[in-house]
Amino acid sequence: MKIGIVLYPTYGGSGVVATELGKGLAQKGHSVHFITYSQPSRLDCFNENLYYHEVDLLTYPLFHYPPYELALASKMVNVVKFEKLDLLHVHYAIPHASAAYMAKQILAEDNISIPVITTLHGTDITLVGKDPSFEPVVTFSINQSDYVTAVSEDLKKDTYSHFNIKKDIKVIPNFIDLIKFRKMKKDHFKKAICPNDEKLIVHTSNFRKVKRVDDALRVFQGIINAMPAKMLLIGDGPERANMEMLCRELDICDDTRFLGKQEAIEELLSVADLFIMPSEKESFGLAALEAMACEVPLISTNAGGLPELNINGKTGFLSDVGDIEDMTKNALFILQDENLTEFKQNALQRAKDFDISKILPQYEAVYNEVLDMKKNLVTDLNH
Ligand code: GMT
Repeated sequence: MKIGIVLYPTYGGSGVVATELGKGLAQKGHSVHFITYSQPSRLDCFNENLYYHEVDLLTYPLFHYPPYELALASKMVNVVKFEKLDLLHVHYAIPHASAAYMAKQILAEDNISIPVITTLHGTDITLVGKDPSFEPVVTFSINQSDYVTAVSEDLKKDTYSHFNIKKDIKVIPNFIDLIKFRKMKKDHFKKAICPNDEKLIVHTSNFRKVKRVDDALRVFQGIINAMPAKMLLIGDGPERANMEMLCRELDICDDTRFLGKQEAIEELLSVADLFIMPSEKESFGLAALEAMACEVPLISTNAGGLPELNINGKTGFLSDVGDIEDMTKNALFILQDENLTEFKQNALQRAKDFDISKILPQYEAVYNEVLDMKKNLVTDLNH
């Protein structure tokens, strides 16, 4: 198949899922054409089946807001025609689903029928999409997609409750490549970070308010009141400076390190004992799955799709949003030497349910279904 994948090129979860999906499809022999405004951060390898098409965004003094959506739609038209794509798979509704709708209509003028699959990732529904400034367009473009998928049952439920959606939504969860994400022997890292064999806590995010990084820091404060531990904070975003200030207020600077964006995150996760995800909303929690694949148990909230990943009392614990006391108590329980090994093994076992080999065929089945729908439509029209 010739597949166009439209995505955000950044480190965010939707971009990671879209890029890893494309890489996996290319390995299986499909031609994959990424369409976005800069080189996707995870597109770091060569494969003869992978292509990247950059959206050219013309600036002009009149454009106070450069119209990216139009440039993207034009690029989609161009790539579909020139590369003879079979379908477009767009990740994150805004503005990708509406740009795809426009591209589809333009192509129809040339008698080219291009199926559009939209994958909903989370904040495109739960935060940004439902805002009145986007809601009508999001509702329309989801309903106009040929196929819609969501990354968790909870996100599917939220989509139906926030929007007037008439289409079926298929849940296809996030996935992980267990060959890349696995516990590696990195004793020198551990020694450098935890010279006195302290327990290592990790938080990874884009440091937006919704991630509640302050809760992670407060839980960590509770942990070091009870046992020696260190914390790594990986990633970057709008709340990072505030969080560095909070570390000073909580007097935990000596035991915390802010590492910013990291490429080989699996190497750091390999030496971690616990991952904290105290998010207010989280449609799936890809960063937590990456940790679990590296045998790291999870302290998380019960928000969004997290209960679909984190099994309470087995792979970690679930707490109400903001319940720092409960999260701290649970973290201390897991970190006891007599409990830690079992939680680590359970985390890995659970991660195996989301191995790319199990999830990628579900997307291929969707592609085959939309292509069959298209074939049947053409046959019907010819009769
Ligand atoms: O977590 C973020 O803020 C980034 C965001 C994105 O779209 O890039 O992630 C969302 O999509 C990921 C991949 O499907 C999910 O694993 C994340 O849970 C989801 N984030 C939220 O729902 C907050």
